[in-house]
Amino acid sequence: MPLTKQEDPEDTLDELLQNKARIEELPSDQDDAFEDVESDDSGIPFPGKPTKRERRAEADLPLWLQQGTINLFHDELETTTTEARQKATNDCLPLLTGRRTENLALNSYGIPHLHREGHAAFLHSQLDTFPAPYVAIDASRPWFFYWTMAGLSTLGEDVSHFRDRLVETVRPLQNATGGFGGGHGQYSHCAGTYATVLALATVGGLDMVDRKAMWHWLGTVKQADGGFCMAIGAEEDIRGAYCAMTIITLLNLPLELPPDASARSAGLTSFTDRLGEWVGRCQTYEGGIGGAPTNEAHGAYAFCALACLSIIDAPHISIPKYLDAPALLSWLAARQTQPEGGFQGRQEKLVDACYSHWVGGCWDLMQAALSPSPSASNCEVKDVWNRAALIRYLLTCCQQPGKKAGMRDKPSTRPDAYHTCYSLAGLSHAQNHYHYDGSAATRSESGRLMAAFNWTAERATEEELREWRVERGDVVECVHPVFVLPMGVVDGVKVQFENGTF
Ligand code: FPP
Ligand code: K
Ligand code: ZN
Repeated sequence: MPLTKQEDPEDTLDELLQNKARIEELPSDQDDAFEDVESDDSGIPFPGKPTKRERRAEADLPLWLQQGTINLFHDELETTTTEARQKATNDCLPLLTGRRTENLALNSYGIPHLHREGHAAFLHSQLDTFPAPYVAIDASRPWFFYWTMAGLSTLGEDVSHFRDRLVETVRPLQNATGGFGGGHGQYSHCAGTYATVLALATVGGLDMVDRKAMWHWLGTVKQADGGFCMAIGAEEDIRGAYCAMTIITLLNLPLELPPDASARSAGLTSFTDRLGEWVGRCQTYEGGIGGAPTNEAHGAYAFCALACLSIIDAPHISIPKYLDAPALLSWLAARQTQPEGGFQGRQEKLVDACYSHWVGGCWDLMQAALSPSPSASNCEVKDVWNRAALIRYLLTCCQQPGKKAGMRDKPSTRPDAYHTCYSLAGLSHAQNHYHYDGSAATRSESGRLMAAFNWTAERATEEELREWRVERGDVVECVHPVFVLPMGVVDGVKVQFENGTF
């Protein structure tokens, strides 16, 4: 279906809110829908005519999990993907409805508590030596440093005692020509460098970074069309744009391109030249963002695009300037899957906990972009996504039980550090509020990009927690909406590199 472009982002917001309200206002007495359901052994709770007891249990469920609502959304055409999606739904529903529970302690609403000790123990285990087959992900070692440090911080653990160990571990990964490789002797790469810089930031170890060499190396990956390659001679995609601008801003590197940067020969003088336009070219006919111009829209890239634009200027300036914000808003709103309540990465595909961050993290940025009065806090902007549903998905379906627990993509998968980190970040987006201060300066006197430093976090009220069926003790720490770091760490880095000289 072609997208209709709309003049005003607020029109789209209104329309989405009306749709959401329509769903919320469905009559709670869904008797007709119950009678229509055929018994199909699909694992869906209450197949066939529900008994009285089942009707009572059903009455306690949020509306999006009630049988009548579930069947409102159904694909006519059966494909391998719809079958896979149905299986995922069948695996999730008993956990979502409490019909089946993992071995997890329940809160007073009957939803599992956040299994903090288990997830922390799992993340600690991810810092040990791995068995031989893991050599395949040797180039991703910096990601394990970031996922573990960020995940533990989001759980509220102080990770500063890892500083010396991390600094000595990443020292051989830093190349004399600038940047970090994924492993010993590997070329510098935007992803590995981003992960290393973020991990070092969480433990207070950033002074080991050779900033001047980093600036030179980033000059070699900046392209004449405005984007960034992931490494010298590697693919140009939107991860590079987000990773590079994060590194430049956190470390307060000069925005001017180094004298030897090849993009200079095309007339570019700054890292930000043609960047917003290049990000804009990644938006697809669907309204979402592809990894590069002409690629399929994917939620992970939507976050990279929005975060990159939120670094180069205030979100309410740069996002509507370079993107069709209403089209993106519609696309993002369609990514929350029903009945699971988590997010999918792209049209038609399966719910996956990591998108709790990649898509879930877009809302803070989009809501700031669409805030009607950017100088005020943006809390008046209503959600067009369902926080309670995401929280329920993460706590009921994505927590591995046990001593070394961890979080997982979905019930049929095993936990890993990546999904643990981004599930916790997603939980933080859902459980906390983030405000952009539109009255704050977007440039420092020396020219540093300041927009990403203008965020504050706010805790949910008791009333919200009750509405989401969350107990205060299960709320995670606030995660910076652009840099995906603890808020306090970003404050520290801002000051640490205030003086941008080499
Ligand atoms: C598809 O995988 C996934 C992608 C095309 C994008 C993956 C990118 C990221 C997760 C983040 C990149 C960001 C940075 C900062 C490095 P799939 O087909 O296995 O999954 P799907 O079915 O859910 O789409
Ligand atoms: K996936
Ligand atoms: Zn995933």
